[in-house]
Amino acid sequence: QHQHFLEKHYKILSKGADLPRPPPTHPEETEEELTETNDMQEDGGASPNRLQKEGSDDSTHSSELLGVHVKSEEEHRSMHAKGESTESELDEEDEDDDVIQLRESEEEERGSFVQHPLQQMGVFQSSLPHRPLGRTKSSPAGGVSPIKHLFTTGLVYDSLMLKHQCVCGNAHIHPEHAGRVQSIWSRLQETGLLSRCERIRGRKASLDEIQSVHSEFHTLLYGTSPLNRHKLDHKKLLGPISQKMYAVLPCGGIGVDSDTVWNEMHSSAAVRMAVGSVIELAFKVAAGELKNGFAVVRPPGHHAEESTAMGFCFFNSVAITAKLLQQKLGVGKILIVDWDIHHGNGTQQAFYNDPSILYISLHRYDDGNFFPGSGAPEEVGSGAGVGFNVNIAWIGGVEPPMGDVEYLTAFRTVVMPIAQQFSPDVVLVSAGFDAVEGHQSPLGGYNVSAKCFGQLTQLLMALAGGRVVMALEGGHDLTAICDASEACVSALLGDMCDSVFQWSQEKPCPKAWASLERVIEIQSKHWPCLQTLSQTSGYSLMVTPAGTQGQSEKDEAETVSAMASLSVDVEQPGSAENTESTRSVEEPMEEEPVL
Ligand code: Q9C
Ligand code: ZN
Repeated sequence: QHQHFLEKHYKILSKGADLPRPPPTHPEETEEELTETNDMQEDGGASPNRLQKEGSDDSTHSSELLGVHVKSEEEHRSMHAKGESTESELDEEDEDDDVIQLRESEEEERGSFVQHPLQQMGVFQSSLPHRPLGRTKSSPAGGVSPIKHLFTTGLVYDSLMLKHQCVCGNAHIHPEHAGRVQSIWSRLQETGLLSRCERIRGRKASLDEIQSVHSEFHTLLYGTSPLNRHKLDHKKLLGPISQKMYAVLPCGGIGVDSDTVWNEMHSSAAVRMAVGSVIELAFKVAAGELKNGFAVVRPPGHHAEESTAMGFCFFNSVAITAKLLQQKLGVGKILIVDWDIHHGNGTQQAFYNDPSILYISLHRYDDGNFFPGSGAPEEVGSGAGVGFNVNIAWIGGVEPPMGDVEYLTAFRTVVMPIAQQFSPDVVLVSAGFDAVEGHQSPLGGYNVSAKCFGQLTQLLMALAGGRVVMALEGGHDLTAICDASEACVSALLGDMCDSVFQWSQEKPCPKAWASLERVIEIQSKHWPCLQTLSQTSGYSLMVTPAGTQGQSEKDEAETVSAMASLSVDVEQPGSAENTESTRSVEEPMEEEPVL
């Protein structure tokens, strides 16, 4: 195929020799974009960059080298101060003042980073307790910075992502518009959640990072703009590129389809910022610098395949992040939960034969009649990856629509048992909110409440020592996505959400039950923990994930404790070790972290 030829051809050029580095004196961002990973020059030249350049080459991640660690810490301290001051446009501001203000207290923090030998070595050890690095220092509390909680939930957002907009200028006909992330960010500010979190600076992912999942042609096609493209190796791509990708849309804009619009001037920077933001956040969580995190990013990524942009997606941010966590930080097992209403075909493809990355998707399937059409429960993975792809594929359309009961039941009966048995080191969530009430078919049709996603978040926090990183995917109803994001961030911060249990009084609708039975039937071959469940009746299954029975008022306490075992210890991350030490010997995978 054409694509294959191009990939082969270009691989030689970029794998063998790195793209030329721009001369340090060259001021133009356009040139820098081709090779940088942390180009923040356009953001006002905040101090992190200066440190970063001393400490590492441009492809080294912040968690790998000590010098960069210092930089990261400095970075989010200054960012945090920003968040407090209602400023959301970091990338247009000079932050030197904040950095200077904070420098005194930073000296102390540095000590604790210096002490972390595993991280210096770039090694991630899954058995490390998920503890706040800041608390390991011996200095008195009085010396602590003005920032309240260093070890808290991380948030990432950058206004550069707003620039990905159809040139037709009509947001109404393009539901994946900039207002989505703007609204969410505003909501997090207005509710005070932002100030309880640590704001992380995003960055544009490097072309190399993107190529951990995508073909080189695809990476260059969507990762470069006309302004910098000519700086690439001239022979390589640029002739065919422009002809290949553009379709003129009915609106007058261009894109790969009317969903997946492209702004030739601005989209490449935006899509790379979305990817790099998720990477930055996830690395900090995986390295123990942050408790967990939520990335307010667009455009979404989970439909993006190796060489295909579709469904609003160009680069698969979550898939790229998962790959890099393994390759650069030595993370072993990663669980990706995808609760966007659409199947994440790109993510499934990226890890289909990979047993170290478990992909679990809940999606509207309707026997293949709902976009993108993939995601059958029979798609379980291939080769060594068999059993590590789990499709909870809802059937039956919207009569009735799936809602809280169905999603919570899926978590209790399938997602959490499998996830516990898998025992991931990190959990990434493709957090689309288009299953939330307010989204009509064909972009939705379900009735899950925003609060329910807070519940699901809380359940996931029992995994991986609490190392949960969520990235926004789909969802366009602003109220719905703001409410749901708020619920999730609140849950990540450890706020208790009310009424997990009242929903348990209801049965899932018959079509949901049929969907769950199907996936349990198929996956119980690979996940012994599902076998007992498949023999239980639907009703008890729904309320008793741990195998207890009955639902009288009397039993409520018992049910509560059974549920508690699923949503354990948001405040005591170390308890996740219990699950790890008691996991079944029949577990299909016993990988150790790569050292
Ligand atoms: N005629 C996300 O939610 N619509 N993407 C296809 C086909 C695609 C949704 C319409 C919807 C993509 C990330
Ligand atoms: Zn979606």
